[in-house]
Amino acid sequence: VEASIPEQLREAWRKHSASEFTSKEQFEKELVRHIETTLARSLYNCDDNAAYSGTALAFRDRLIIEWNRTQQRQTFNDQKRVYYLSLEFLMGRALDNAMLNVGQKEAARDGLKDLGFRIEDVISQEHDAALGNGGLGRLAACFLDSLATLNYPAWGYGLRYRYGIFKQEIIDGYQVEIPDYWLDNNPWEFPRHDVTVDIQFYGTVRKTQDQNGKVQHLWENGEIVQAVAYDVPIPGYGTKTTNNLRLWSSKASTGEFDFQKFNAGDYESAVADQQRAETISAVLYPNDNLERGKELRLKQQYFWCAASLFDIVRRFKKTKRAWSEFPDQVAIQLNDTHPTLAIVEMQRILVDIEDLEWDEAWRIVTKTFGYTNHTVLPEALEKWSVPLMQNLLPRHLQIIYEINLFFLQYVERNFPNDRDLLTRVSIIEESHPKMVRMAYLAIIGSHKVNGVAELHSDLLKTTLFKDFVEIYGPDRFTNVTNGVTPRRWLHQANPELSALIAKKLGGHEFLTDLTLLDKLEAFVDDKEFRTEWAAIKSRNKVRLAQLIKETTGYTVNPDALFDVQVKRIHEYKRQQLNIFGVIHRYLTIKGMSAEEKKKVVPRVSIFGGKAAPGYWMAKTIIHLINKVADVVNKDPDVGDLLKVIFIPDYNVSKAEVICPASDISEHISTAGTEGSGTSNMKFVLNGGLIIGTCDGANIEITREISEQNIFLFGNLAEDVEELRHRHFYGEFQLDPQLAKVFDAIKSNMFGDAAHFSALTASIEEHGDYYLVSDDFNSYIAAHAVVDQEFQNQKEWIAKSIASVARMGFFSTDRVINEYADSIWNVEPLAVKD
Ligand code: NTF
Repeated sequence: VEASIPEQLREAWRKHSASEFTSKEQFEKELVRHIETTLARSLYNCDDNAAYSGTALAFRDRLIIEWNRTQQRQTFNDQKRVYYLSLEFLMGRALDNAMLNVGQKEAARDGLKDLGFRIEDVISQEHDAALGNGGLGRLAACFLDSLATLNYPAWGYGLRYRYGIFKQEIIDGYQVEIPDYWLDNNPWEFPRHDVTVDIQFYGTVRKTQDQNGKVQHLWENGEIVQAVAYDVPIPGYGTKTTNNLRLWSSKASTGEFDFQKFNAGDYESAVADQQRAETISAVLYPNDNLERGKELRLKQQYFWCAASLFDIVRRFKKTKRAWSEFPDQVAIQLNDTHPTLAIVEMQRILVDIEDLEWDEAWRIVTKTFGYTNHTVLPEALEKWSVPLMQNLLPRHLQIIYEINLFFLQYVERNFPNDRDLLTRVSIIEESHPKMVRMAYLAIIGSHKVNGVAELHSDLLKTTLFKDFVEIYGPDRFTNVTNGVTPRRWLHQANPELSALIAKKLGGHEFLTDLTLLDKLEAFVDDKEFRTEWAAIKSRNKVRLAQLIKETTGYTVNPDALFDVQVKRIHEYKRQQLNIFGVIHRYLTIKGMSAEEKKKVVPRVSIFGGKAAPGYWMAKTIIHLINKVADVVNKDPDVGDLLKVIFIPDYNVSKAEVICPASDISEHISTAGTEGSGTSNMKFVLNGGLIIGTCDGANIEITREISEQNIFLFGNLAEDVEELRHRHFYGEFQLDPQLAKVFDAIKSNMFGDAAHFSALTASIEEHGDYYLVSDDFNSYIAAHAVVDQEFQNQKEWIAKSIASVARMGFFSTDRVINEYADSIWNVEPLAVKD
């Protein structure tokens, strides 16, 4: 390609090619230029917000230069690429991350100061990009950071929602949802109005034959919606690689269809079509670990899968390779079952459009796709009703039936006369209406299926996907334990700790090789180091206390033990266990003499998290936490010994303040329910200890940091079924300490008890599915040990340091390398200077 452009031309381009600032002076020049010209502001009317926009634009220029070069490099090099399909990318803010990843934060800090701004104030102007619900979306964002940092040729594909996850306000103790319109002057996206794909819905399938008598399926009529690409540059840390996140936005197709309407004078209906088309990418569904089978959600899924695959196939076809080479050039990873239709769409492209034989096409498809499962919760497993799919995607449903037929024939051959097995593994569930089981389709269409922590992957193999292990053998199933990016979750969120570690280890290399943290272990007994370590934790707690003051009005004592549980509110994550524990603590303190109170370790119990808008029990839990806070925080009998805080609108940028500031954090899901959890890793990486159940990645964290350094409690996953069974048959005794907590609630101590009756009844009367009562006693006991150990600060800090030293395993760099080796078979593309 390069050779086809005359040298003279290339020379002219090279001469004027954009260049990057590398000093404070150059940064200031860029900043002022953007403020004065791009933003049309001046010295006299530049506020923090304009300073933010100018700074973001200056950094955006840098990113886009490297983005361009990276795309060229990857195109010329023509090696295998990874495509990560995720309906959620919970990116948070971009500016601070961009500054640190390109290594110019100090230049920006000094430059902004020269011009009259504080960098922290400028950074905090940015609106979070909150295109995700929780762990699944944040994992995708951490993956992008690691893919770029490790120089993998990789693209993310997602949807450009006009509204991200709602903003949460707490009014009278209740969650209220406010739409999150985030796109106004977002400097981080590049509209690509030239990159569009027409996406078809509805219509009919007509069967015909071509000249050679080969059967053809023509998907006709229906409606067309246009997908427009918006690109977001993803800079790696300390590398020139800047990858692409491509988000699709929907709009009405500019085809004949609307021209006809316009010509017929039907303006209103043409505009209505326009709006209907735009609805597809309008809003992120706010459910975490729950699927509700809404048609618009299925439309979103197909719209995004079809646009992404068209794009991937278009790129592949430019290389003029044979189709058989597709899996050598392309790896597609499905982030949960949300993109499973991509499997069907790929088969449709190969068979219906590219005219390949079914079997050859299917070989290509299965070699290309990998599927990651993130949950075993039955209510989160996607199933789509057959009539709905028949209507929206008639050709795809036919292909699904065909895939199922061949699959069941294969099972039948290998396991003759096992009708039950066929019924169990069929992609189609024989219910009313019939349902398409997306997880089964994803397994059948992929060459690898992985869970996200060891226990989770084991549970998949022994329960949910047991039959498929029988059918395909164990090799299709594997584990890749989750991680977090240390750039955002240590270096950016906790700059002081990162600097202290760098001072001890002689540099910041640990940020790209997290296992180097193990060298910290040598300093556990270094008194001066321990003092500095503790001082940083204290300052981070002061920073959190400020956030608490700003967002709730409450003043908390930064010397108290900070006990944090921040994550989506869900019964399986058991915030109810935590708040019942807090009430138990409150009642205990209330019953104490002045002498006894002197021995109490002051504690601040901090909660944060959103409930899905339709999830009443989760909203009740939020309500209870806030009502307990109202009572406890103004009770003079308690004073500083206990404070209860609910931080509203928990999001990524608040997590960056919260994670560095915990003494302990809570990861207390009913054993066997949490896929992995990732905030557990963030808290430990920031020197907080954790209290948790033997669930998800807690188990591997324990293995790495040792049982000495974690507060474990509760029943084990292997005992859960038996306990639930016993509850079901009436063998249930409310834990006596929990009974006292319930009595307090029922005495209207926290307002009208009727508000909370569903919550207490779910435990006392309806089988206690999440084993809150069964685990209550050991939970309280574990907290007593926490109080005890917190009083020995020397030991506590030693544990904190030792834990951080052993967290090397939990970097997404390790995770991405595992996917690359064992699932994608892709290599990094080294960057020459
Ligand atoms: C979540 N799954 C799990 O609940 C978390 O334990 C896990 O850490 C993250 O995925 C990331 O792997 C989901 O959100 C979903 F969609 F699967 F329910």
